[in-house]
Amino acid sequence: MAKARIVSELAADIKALKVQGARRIARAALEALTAAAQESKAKTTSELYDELLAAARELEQTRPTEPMMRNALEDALRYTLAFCRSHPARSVRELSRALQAHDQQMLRQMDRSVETIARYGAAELGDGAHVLVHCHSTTIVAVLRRAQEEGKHPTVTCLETRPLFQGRLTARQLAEAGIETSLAVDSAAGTLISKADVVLVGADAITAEGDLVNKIGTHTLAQLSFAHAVRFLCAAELYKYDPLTRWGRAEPMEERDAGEVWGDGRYARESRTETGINHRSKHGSGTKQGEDDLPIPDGLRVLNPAFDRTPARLISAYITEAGLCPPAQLALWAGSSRGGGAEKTKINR
Ligand code: RUB
Repeated sequence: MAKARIVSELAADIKALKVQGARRIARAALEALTAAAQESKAKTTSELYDELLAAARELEQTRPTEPMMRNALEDALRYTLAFCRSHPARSVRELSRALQAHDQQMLRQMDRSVETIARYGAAELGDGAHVLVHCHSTTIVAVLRRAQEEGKHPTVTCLETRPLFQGRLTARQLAEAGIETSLAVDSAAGTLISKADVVLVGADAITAEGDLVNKIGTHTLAQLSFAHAVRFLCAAELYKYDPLTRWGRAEPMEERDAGEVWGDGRYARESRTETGINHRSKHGSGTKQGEDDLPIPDGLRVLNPAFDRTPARLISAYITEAGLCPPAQLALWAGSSRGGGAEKTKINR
């Protein structure tokens, strides 16, 4: 079976976090699937389906805590399978074109959802609200930009987000949008929380219980918000709901390489990628030789959980494209907006 180069390249980029954040990953995966279909040399539509199934599996395995990518790929596969079954006489080319149209429609829907979330999210921020944010989320950036456009002039503090410093990307984008922005280390959260009117985070996954899975540190921030009676909001598309948790499956939690913690954070040095994210090379210019450059000492186990799980009771609301959603309702709302569990069957030939 032919393997699409574009899929393997994207898989490597996602693993290396050159493409990061749930929405970007889901969108890129969908685009790669469309491109793989266009480049395919498959002779029959069922052969093409098998190739796409393998491509989807390769992409899904890159980051286990990304149901938005899984949902998007599964919807595209379900569409492909339905097309194969209902149009047995159509050609590979026709299927590939139909899939492209389907995927583009999904991407447009994702764009519309974020615009709507930005509108609903901005409505939750008072004039001059002080917002504390964590990690990098295209969705929270959209909310804050929208609030700025509406003349609400939020003041935002971004937590740096160890170990890979995605908070710096958020800080850069907000500052470029003319928003009054500060950057602080993660451990300053306990000091900064008392100045915040609202804490705003994104989501990688939302479980059947309404719990939020997001960048490591989110749970601590939610606990702090609760203790200080600060509103804790999560801006997320319903597509981030993981339908597999409905059957009691625990959301898998990605554990990343220890070198990210002990060694250099990839966002720690200035050098731009095509996505605007900073890179840091292992011994890049200006890197001081020090503890970071030494190997991890024998006997030391360095932990690097990428995500944590915030219980629904600590979340004031999810800001979704369907409106402001109480955590306990999210699975219901998401279930009615999409089909749920995926069908990944092989075609019987
Ligand atoms: C990114 C992260 C973001 C969510 C939401 O983690 O936790 O908060 O993915 O982002 P990582 P978006 O950098 O490890 O991918 O709102 O853009 O989907």
